[in-house]
Amino acid sequence: MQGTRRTVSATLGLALAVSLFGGVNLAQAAPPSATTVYDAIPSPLPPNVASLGFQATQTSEFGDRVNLAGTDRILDSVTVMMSNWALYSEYTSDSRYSGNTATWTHPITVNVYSNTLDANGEPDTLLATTTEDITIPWRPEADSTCDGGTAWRAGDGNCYNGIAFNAVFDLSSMNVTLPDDVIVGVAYNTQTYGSAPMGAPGPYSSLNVGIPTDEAATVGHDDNADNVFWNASYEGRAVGFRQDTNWTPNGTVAFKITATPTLVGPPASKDQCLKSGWTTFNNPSFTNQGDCVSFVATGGKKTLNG
Ligand SMILES: [Ca+2]
Repeated sequence: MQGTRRTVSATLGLALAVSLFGGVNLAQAAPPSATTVYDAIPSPLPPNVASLGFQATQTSEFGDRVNLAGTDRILDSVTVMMSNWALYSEYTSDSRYSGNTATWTHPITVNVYSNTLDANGEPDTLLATTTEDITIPWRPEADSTCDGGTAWRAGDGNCYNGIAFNAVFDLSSMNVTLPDDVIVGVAYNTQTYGSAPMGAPGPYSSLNVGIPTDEAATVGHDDNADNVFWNASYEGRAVGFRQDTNWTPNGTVAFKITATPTLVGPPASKDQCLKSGWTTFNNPSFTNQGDCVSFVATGGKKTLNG
């Protein structure tokens, strides 16, 4: 993310500040690239995965507490593997969905919390949140040769009741620094549940969050493979986004987190460029010591990343 839209160009040794739109961008610093710091999403994309239905279980938020790998901690994105059980043929007469036989959209929220809990056992610090209109594939129509004639038959020859897809949420503009342990929650409205229930039937009541059977994180660690975080009134649970036990073998929620390196820089003095000091900066990064010294001397002629 390039938050600082200001460059400085040098003319005949004189530093001259100009706006990006009127000036020459002498040295464009590439934003640090993101790495995956947690991943519990099956790859390649399977036809479907085990999942938790929000409407069926009276759920408003569902997620997991995880430990991040590596050192990149500026939140970049969260991807959630979900499962949609709704067929287009069920909604052809619904004006909200008719006309698009391939996909439908629904606002879905991702919340990223620190791992500390309040007296009620709920996350006490929301670090980042975003709500995005997610494009969701309709489940393919039923194959009469599948058991019961209600499931669809995938390319692998097996029958499934839902179709898996990945919902991607871009949180890079928030410039949030993550701790090593975070709690991620997914929230959306169904007919009668969520923060603002839709109030009418719709495919959102057939939308689930993936909890693939026996899935283990391939990057980072699930804090507890038997636990999830869940806000549901299902089976008399008290409302609140709290830890819930006894989920094995489905206690690892299928999401992925990417992050970018913590920004270091810009250098405040020429001294910070010396003795390989120039190699420690990434905001901006330098090609050699002279590049770094020159940056300080000219008051900074690179575009900063954030
Ligand atoms: Ca877990």
